[in-house]
Amino acid sequence: MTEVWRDLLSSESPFLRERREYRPPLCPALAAPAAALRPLPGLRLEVLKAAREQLPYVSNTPVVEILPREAPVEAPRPRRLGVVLSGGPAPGGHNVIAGLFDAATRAHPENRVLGFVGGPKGIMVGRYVEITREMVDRHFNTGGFHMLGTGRDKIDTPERLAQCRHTCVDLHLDGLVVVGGDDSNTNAAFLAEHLREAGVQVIGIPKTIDGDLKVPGLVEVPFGFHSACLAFATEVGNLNADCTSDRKYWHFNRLMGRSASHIVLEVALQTHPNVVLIGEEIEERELTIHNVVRLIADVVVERSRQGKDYGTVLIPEGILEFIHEINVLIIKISYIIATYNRQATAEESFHKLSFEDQVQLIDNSDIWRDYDSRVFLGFPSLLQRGLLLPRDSHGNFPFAQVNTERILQEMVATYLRKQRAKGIYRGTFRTQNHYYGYDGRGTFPSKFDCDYGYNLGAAAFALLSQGATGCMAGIRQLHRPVAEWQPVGIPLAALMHLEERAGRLELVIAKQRVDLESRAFQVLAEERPRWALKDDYRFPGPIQFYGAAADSKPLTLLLNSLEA
Ligand code: FBP
Repeated sequence: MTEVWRDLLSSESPFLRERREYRPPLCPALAAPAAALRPLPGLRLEVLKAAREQLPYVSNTPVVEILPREAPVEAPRPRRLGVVLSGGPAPGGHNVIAGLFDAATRAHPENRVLGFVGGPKGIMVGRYVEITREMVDRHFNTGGFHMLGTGRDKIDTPERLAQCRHTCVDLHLDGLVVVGGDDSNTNAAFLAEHLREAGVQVIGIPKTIDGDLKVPGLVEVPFGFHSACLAFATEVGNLNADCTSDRKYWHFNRLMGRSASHIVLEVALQTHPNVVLIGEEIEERELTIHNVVRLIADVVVERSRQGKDYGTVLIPEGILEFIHEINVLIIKISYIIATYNRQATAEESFHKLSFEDQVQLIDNSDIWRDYDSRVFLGFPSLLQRGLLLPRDSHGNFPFAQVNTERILQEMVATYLRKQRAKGIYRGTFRTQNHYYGYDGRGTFPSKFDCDYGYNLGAAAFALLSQGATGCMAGIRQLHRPVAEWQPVGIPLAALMHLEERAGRLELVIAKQRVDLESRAFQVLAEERPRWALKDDYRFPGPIQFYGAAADSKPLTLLLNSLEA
C-alpha cells in the first residue's frame, strides 16, 4: 500500500521522466569533431573609450564565427573548466551546463567541469562541485537553476577580482563560463580582463527571461525568454477564458521585465489582452502616470458601454522607469541612498530608518527640489514606499517588489469614481491583481530553449577550445531550424556603455529595450485597438514538448525576422 502512494506522489513525475529522455540536436558547426574560429566578415563592433581604458585586452576581441572542422589541429589536452549560473534563474540554464559538459567530455575524456555553487559568490569563496554525467542527466531539460543555485553578487572590487583569481588558479582552471544577464556578463568581461595573465579564459552566455540582453544581428533573444513568456501567456490566456466566462472582473497583470517591455510585448502577441502597456512607448510619448491611468480607464469605460465590465490588462513590471516624472525620482533617490549609505554604519543604513526619517533625509538633500517633493507627495502611499525600497547589489531598482498593478488599479478606480460622478461611467469595476515573474523563471524550458541552451553550452566550449576570452557565445538565425543555426562569439567590451548605478557612472552591458520601429511592435500597435474592444482572446496553451505546438518560437523573433 505504502509503495502505491509513494509511487503516486513521487517527485519523479511522468512528465519529468519523459522530458529527461529528450536529447537536443546540435547545429552542424557544433556537432563537428572540432571547431575553428574566424572573424565574421564585414562586422566590427565599436568599443567605447571607457571600455578600451578599463578593459584594454578584451577590447581587442573581434566578432568570430564558429566553423566546423574535421579534426583538431593538434592533439587536445585535458582541460579544467568552471561554470557559474548567475542572476535570476532562466529556463534552459541546465541545458547550457549539459551542452558544455557533453562538448568537453566528447573532446577529451579527461576534461573536467566544475560548477560554482550559489552564483558568483561561489567563485569568490571557492565553493564548487564537480559536474558529473549523473547530475547532467538528472537536470536535463528541466527549469530553474537548482543544479548549482544562483546569486547576484557583483565582482566589482580589486579584492573580489583577486578572490576569483585565487580560486581559479587554485583549481587549475583553464576557462570559466558565466551564464547570466547584462550584469553577470559585465562581471564576465572584467573577469576575462583580470584572469588573462593567470591563463584563465572567460566566456559569457546570454541568459535572461527579460529578453533585454540582445545584440542586433547576432543574438536576437537570450535563452529563457521564450519559456517564461509561454508560462505567462498560459496564465493570461486562462484569465482571458475566465473573465469572458463570468464577465465580472478586470484582471491587472504585472509581468516581469524590469528594464524593458519585451515580455509584455510577446505575451500580448500570444494572448490579445484588452490593454497592453509598453514602457518604451510610454517614454517616447512622454506620458505621465495620470496619462497611463487614463489609457486604461478609457478602455474600461468604452467596454462598459458595450456591457463588458471585464477584461485583461498587461503591465510591464518596470513601467515606473519609463514614466519620466517617476524615473527622475528613482534616480535621485538611488543617488541619495547610495551617498548616505557609503558613510553610514550597517546599523544606521538607510533602510533601518523609519519611513518618516527616510523622507526627511531625502528632503534635506541638495539635489532634491521642491518640485520633486510635490510630485512625490502627490503619489499614493504604496508608490511612495515602493520608491524607497533597497536597490540590489548592482544598484538596480527592485521593480519586482513594487505592486505596480495595485497602484495603477487603485488609481484607475479613483478616476472612474470621478467619471461616475460626472455620469460618464456607469459600469462596475471589480478587479483582481496578479504578478507573474518568479513562476516563469522556474518553469520547464520550451523545446526551443532546451535546444538553444544546449547549443550555447557547446558554443562556449568551442570558443574556449580555440583560445577565445572576453566574449559571449551567441547563435545567429534562431528563427530557422537548428540545422541552420550559426554559432558566434561576440566581444563583451563592445556591448558596454556608461550607466548611472548607485549614484556613479559605471561601465556595464547595455540593456536592449523594445524597438518601437520593430515589426513585432508595429503589429501590436495595429492590432491593439481591436483587442481593446472585441474579445479576440488567443489561448496559446501550456509549454509542449511533443505535437503541433512543440516547435514554437517567440512570436517577436519570428515577426522581426520577416522580410520587409
Ligand atoms: P536577470 O536580469 O538576472 O535575468 O533577472 C531579471 C529579473 O527576473 C527581473 O525581471 C526581476 O525584476 C528581477 O529579476 C527580480 O530579481 P530578484 O530575483 O532579485 O527578486
